[in-house]
Amino acid sequence: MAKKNYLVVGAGISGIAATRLLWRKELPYTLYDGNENLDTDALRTKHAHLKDAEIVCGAFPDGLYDNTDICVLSPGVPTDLPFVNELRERGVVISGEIELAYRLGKGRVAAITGTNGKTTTTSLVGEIMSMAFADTRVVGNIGIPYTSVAADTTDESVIVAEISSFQLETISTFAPHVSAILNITPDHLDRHHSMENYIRAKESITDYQGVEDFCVLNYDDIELRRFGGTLSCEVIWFSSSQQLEAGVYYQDGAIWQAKDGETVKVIDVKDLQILGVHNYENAAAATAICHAFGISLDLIRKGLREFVAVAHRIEYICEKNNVKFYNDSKGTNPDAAIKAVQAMERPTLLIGGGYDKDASYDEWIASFGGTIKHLVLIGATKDKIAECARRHGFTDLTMAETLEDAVNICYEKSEPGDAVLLSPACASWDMFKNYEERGRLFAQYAKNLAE
Ligand code: UMA
Repeated sequence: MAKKNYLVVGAGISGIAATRLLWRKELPYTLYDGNENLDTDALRTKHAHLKDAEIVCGAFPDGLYDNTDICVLSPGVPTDLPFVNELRERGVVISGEIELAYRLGKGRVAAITGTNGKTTTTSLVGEIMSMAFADTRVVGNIGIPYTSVAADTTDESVIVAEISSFQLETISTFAPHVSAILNITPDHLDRHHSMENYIRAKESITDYQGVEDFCVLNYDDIELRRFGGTLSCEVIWFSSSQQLEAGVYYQDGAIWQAKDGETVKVIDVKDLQILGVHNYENAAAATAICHAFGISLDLIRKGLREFVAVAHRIEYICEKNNVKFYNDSKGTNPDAAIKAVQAMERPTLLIGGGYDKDASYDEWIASFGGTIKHLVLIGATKDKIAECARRHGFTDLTMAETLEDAVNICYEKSEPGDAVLLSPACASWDMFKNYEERGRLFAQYAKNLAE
């Protein structure tokens, strides 16, 4: 990757961190963003390294085709855009921010992907790893670009990376010492076009691993069970539904590790501060990942015991008039949102809807059971979801224009003893910058309500 001309696409956190890494390595780059209204002066003021950089925005100019050797796409940029195809045809290497960081950085990597549970598992693994290794970096889709730390890593560093399917589309040598695929259920079908492509993207996390590496896989997922049989690296299984002869599993209120014919209790789940079977599954996966890194069960146990839930994931916000408000803004697909519905212990008024990823909402609506008493819909998918709900005989729903209206409607319709849950089953990008902003605003509107 030395002394080539780089084109970094996307001026979000990922693209900015990539340009900074290139700047630190004294490699020439141009920053391009499709947004014609991008405030380049503000960017240069905010990021000193961009002061004299070439920044191009708006329609892709022909001149950029000739001056580019390597194109570093931000995760949110589809890999099949016309200008990306044209670059590829002209022999430009299409890469991504993860690949760039991996090539220019050092250290051993634990990379975690899957449709749901990535952020919790990555945070949990990060917490345990940082107890064992002095230089542990938690990065990736979790919100801290891998490129933002790569230049500071050494051979002793341990990088714990949450990796999305978007990021996996542009790897070409990225070889984590331990990879993990937590689960695969439909998501991002607008971007990947088919479930097969989405599964392929997730599974490519193992593409460059060697025989000395490990892959942690969910035994309960039929596709992953098949996939495990095709790998040359060592597979470590985890399960939340069955006892395993070898691997880490949840059963009878505890997490167990079975290895070399011996079974050892890792922890009673009552000693964890994260709730729900899906979280016990995340804890089992984290145990397997950390054990593959050579961390003792004692230290793993300590990390598991001390870990508290991550923000925006069924996060308790406040109570008004004995109505409890929960922020699950990270419920960005139906499967994640089902887990939140299942975790509710009170009659619940649910806020759903958002950016359209071409998902099916049937299973989500079917999971409402007696728990969801009213559904308030916002965003691009509201009509689609309303139609689906009515088809399932669920008619207690209201349409709202804004998230603030949705919170107010839920509160007006609630009774003491109820819960209000934001768990949209959709991404946030139609109305908000990201799911964090959506979650923060929900919390703010809930806290502002009068008692
Ligand atoms: N842009 C273009 N052309 C396009 C699309 C976008 O120029 O076709 C530009 C936009 O104008 C904008 C920039 O690209 O200026 C945004 O880039 P981005 O969408 O890649 O967003 P970043 O701010 O760089 O954040 C990305 C991830 N975003 C996405 O994958 C959409 C963040 O994941 C990640 O935390 C961050 O890099 C650090 O690695 C967020 C996410 O929603 C949390 N991920 C998805 C998910 O979890 O479901 C995959």
